[in-house]
Amino acid sequence: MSRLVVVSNRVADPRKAAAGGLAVALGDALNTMGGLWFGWSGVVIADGTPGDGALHQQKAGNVTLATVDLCAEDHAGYYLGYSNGVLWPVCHYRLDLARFDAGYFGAYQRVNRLFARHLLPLLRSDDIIWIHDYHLIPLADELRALGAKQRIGFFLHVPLPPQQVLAAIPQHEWLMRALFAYDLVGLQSQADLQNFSHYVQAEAGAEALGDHYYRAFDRTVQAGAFPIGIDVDEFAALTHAKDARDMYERMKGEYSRRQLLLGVERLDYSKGLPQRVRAFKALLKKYPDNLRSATLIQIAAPSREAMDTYTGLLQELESLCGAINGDFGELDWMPVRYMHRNVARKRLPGLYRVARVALVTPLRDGMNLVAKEFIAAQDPADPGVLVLSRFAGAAEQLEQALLVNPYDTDGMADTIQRALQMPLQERQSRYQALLNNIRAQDVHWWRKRFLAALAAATRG
Ligand code: GDG
Repeated sequence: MSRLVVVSNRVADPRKAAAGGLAVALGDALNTMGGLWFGWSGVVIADGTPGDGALHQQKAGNVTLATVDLCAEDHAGYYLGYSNGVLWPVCHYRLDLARFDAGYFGAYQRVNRLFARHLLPLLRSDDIIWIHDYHLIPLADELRALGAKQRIGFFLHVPLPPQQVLAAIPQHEWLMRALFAYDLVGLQSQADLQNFSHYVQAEAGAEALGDHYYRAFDRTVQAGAFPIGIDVDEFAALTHAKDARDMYERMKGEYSRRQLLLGVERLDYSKGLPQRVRAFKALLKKYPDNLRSATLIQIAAPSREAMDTYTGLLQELESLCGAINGDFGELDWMPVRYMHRNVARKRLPGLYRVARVALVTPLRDGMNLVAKEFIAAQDPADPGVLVLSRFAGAAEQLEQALLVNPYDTDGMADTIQRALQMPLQERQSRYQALLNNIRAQDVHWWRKRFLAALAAATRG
């Protein structure tokens, strides 16, 4: 059996529970096939040389973790700059937030080249290589330039926007050409796949060979939609473990007379947090039966705090939440509880389970795993309701959620009211259908489908 090599910006020790679902799932595959996980060490060397960084290797069971340090200039340009200041906003349709600084691109190229240089000597000829996400689009091309002949697949965790949006990236043609160095490009949704197909044909004059094979630049690549899932069993086990149960009991006691609404995410402008809080305010205004009752708990875990766009968002959110509490709150009822803090992963399921309604309303999201985790944590006898943005990749699969347009404040308020009033029987039947879906298409299904498609992809 071939060995699996996973490459991603960050590397996690799959043996540690805190690593989260994706790390566990990939670690599982790495353990079974034997493997290597390669990425940035998380270390930034203040006075290091651009394009240079030490390689570290460590064994974690059957898996080798290989990581590379970055110097401060490369970290700023590659990670904060090009990856999160250009590609992240553009992939989330936010051209207004993109900073097209030429220096960023240089650092992005440099770091991908540095990774290729360190990775190549670690590779075996029959390895299967799986590269993840927007930080590393050109890595296969860099590896090919150094002579790598192995099968290489790419999975994009974020959305792939339409041609006219992508084309705003000054280097978009270069990035697209780099995608043709892969044997398989995996996307989250059918919508992303359509955008890919249209983009490569319109911008590169790629020939569509059928079965989502495309030929351009003398190379052939296959594309496909591989919606990522969660490890439902692992999450169910977390839900029934002590930490989550304690959290559930505590919250249940504290909020016994209230209807809880819950939002959980990294504080990111793609997640539609201000829009959600405005919809909650509209709910309180339009449906006053919710006063003294409906309570929104919003967890906004700190993320990319070194970037200005994120600081502005934090201030906006704090002032919105403060204003609602000021305008609507009572001495014994605070409508919004907002936390700019990380909640321990083992406690999260308890919070999901106590919520009557989950508000998962991103403006744009590759998939959104919180929606799936919420379902996995519910009590089948008394399940909560998922309110989900139609612009999350998950909306293609989770049809029995209540789908909303996060830009439509009033419409969202109406849907939240419907969720709060939903009769038990309807909640149960929607929950069952959703659970069947996340079970059938879980993270193991995702990983196996992708690796099988990569192994079967015709090369050329
Ligand atoms: C990217 C794409 C795609 C959140 N807050 C806390 C916390 N979390 C955990 C959740 C969940 C994960 O983080 C978030 O996953 P999402 O999928 O919702 O979003 P992104 O982080 O933006 O992930 C996304 C995903 O990649 C996978 O392909 O679905 O579209 O943007 O697992 O539980 N975990 C803890 N404390 C928190 O406060 N412990």
